[in-house]
Amino acid sequence: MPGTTVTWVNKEAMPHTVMDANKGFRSKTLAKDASFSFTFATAGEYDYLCSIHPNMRGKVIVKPAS
Ligand SMILES: [Cu+2]
Repeated sequence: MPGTTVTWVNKEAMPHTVMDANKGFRSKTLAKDASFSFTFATAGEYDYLCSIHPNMRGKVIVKPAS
């Protein structure tokens, strides 16, 4: 629901980033064990990718508060 914070942690040795496909948020380059957090204020579906490896993709779905 809105207001939820999501934290991504890079568990690999190679660096990755977290970048919203619609540019709402973007991490710096994350080394191994580095993390990035973002609080989603608005319900919706957020496609994201790694800007270094654009084939690495994911989606966060923020459901409306019921
Ligand atoms: Cu990557």
